[in-house]
Order: sequence, then structure tokens, then C-alpha cells
Amino acid sequence: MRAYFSLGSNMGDRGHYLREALKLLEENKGIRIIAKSHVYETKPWGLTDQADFWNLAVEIETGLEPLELLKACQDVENSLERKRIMRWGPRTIDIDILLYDNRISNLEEITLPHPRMEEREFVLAPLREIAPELVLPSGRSIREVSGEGEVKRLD
Ligand code: PH2
Ligand code: MG
Ligand code: MG
Repeated sequence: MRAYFSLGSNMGDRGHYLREALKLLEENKGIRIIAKSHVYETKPWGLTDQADFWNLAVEIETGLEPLELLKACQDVENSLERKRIMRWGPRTIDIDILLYDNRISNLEEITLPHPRMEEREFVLAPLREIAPELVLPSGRSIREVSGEGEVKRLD
């Protein structure tokens, strides 16, 4: 199955946490990263009184089911000192599953597609880079949708 993740960090060495997260994801035999975007420096969305984020997106090939994939993401977050203090608050690393095939899920644990992905430019900009032909859950092309928030691609 194909899936897309959004990764973000806004505490400490953001590049370090993103790199470590990708490395730990790759160590999972059920996950293969097939595309990775540049890193984007982005203004915090939702809770604006916090440090800027670094965000990126990856496309993966996986044999894991959505709940197994979620568990794998949470294991990586936990091993990178992620503390769940505040919704939308500062974090060393956040790994969100945006899309999993064309799967729809309304389980308590996981909502697919990610319900707020089309509103957020910090999600859309990296995703547009690796999947320019993507049709979003709304039925619109990712090329014609722009989300809220300032983003800047880093080299
Ligand atoms: N993640 C959030 C809330 N706000 N803002 C930016 N720019 N990037 C994020 O990754 C982010 C956010 C909740 O997970
Ligand atoms: Mg998130
Ligand atoms: Mg999350």
C-alpha cells in the first residue's frame, strides 16, 4: 500500500529529530520510504505562540495496516522524547498519516484521510513537491489548493 506522512518538529535541533525519525521509520521492515520532500520552515499553525516548525513529507510503501502503521509512528515519536502535553503544542517530533491508499477510517485512534490536511500549507507544500499529480480528498488537484500559513523551503 501507498501512504503519505507529514513530519514536523519545533523543539531543539529540528533537523536532527527529522533525520532520526526517518531513520527509525526505515528500520521498520514494513515501511519503505520512496519519496522525501525538502524541509520547509513554517509558521506555527493553530497555536501561534510557539517556535517555527520544520516540516517535510514522505511517500511510503507499506505492508502494515493503518493501525499498525500508526503504532509504528507513535513508537518513533516516543523514542524521540515526544511528550504529549498540549494539543498543537511544541513537540520534538510529530508524524501524521495523511493518506493511506484511498482508505477512509473514522476509528477513534485514526481518521483517514487526515481531516485538516487541505487547510494547512505546512502539509500541502511538501506534499505537492513529492506528489504533484495528487488528487486531494476533496476531489481537487493539489496544484490548485493552497492552505493557510507561511512556509519557506530550505535547501
Ligand atoms: N503541527 C501541529 C500544529 N501546528 N504548525 C506547523 N507549522 N507545523 C506543524 O507540523 C504543526 C503546526 C500539530 O501537530
Ligand atoms: Mg500534527
Ligand atoms: Mg500527530
